[in-house]
Amino acid sequence: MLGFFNRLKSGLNRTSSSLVSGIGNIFTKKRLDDTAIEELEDLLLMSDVGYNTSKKLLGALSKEKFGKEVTGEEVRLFLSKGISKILESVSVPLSIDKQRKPYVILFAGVNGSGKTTTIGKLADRFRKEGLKVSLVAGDTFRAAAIEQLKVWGERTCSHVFCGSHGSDSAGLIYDSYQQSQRRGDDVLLIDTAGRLQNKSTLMSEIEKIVRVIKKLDKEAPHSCILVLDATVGQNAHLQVEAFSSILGVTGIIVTKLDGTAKGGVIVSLADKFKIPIHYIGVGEGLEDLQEFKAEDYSAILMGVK
Ligand SMILES: Nc1nc2c(ncn2[C@@H]2O[C@H](COP(=O)(O)OP(=O)(O)OP(=O)(O)O)[C@@H](O)[C@H]2O)c(=O)[nH]1
Ligand SMILES: [Mg+2]
Repeated sequence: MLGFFNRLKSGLNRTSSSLVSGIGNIFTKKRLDDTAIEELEDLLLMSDVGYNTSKKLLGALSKEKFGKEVTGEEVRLFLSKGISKILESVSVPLSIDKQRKPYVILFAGVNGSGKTTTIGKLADRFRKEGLKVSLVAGDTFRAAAIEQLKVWGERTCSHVFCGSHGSDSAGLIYDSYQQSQRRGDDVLLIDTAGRLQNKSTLMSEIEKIVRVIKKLDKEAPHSCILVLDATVGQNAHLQVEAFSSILGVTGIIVTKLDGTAKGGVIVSLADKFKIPIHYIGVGEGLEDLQEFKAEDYSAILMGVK
């Protein structure tokens, strides 16, 4: 079995190998000149580090090393440190406040971003930590979505609250919250239907869900997590903007980093929004949800560890 670090490393392989070999190609006995900087910028943009963040990282590199002979390894080390600094402040674990019974976590995101799978993975993790977990099948639009969450409930021995297909999601969530309180749950994970950020009716539905939850506890949902698919690259920025304007997004989980060379998107999201990134998904298995750690992530991205 792969250890934690190697699993992350293999998950991020597509992004890191493209950056590492790209940088290696640029710096074969070369001074850091304008052409090299431009080539580096292209590479960073290709991995979705984003324009402003790339400029910032390369500005710092130029300041230190411009005109000097540098090796690819030195450049990677330098960039890795710069990236780690950007990621540090968003590398915040999701901590469950045990005073809240249950601690309510609402999951939102566009279609197929990985909400339901992430809930399953988290339920497994929380259960293994000894917490009593229930799930709510708040995606009442699709019968298959209810079934999918039930399967996760069975796999993780978690209770699943579900209504009938087509029933009102906010109503189901309200009832589930009350019942979860009675059950003495530690954590309540609420799945919601996928919604594109530009579909206003669906966005107002999730606004209603939050309003209804607040009737039971003004401070709930205690976490509002936006699940983002890394393969969409810079579109993730539009999703963060739209969802943040409707919900108080308290944290982000980025999935599918294993399937993409766009792992740099995390760096641009961190730099721009400064919203905590709690976990990252690097595969479909239960163990493939990892706590987000700034130093490991940047070191692996730049192949320095
Ligand atoms: N490779 C990979 N696949 C993932 C990851 N996370 C989720 N998936 C897959 O992505 C697909 C969609 O995941 P779901 O959890 O159903 O996504 P969702 O956001 O609930 O989708 P909707 O409910 O339709 O909006 C599934 O096939 C998952 O197995 C990940 O980190 N890596
Ligand atoms: Mg789903």
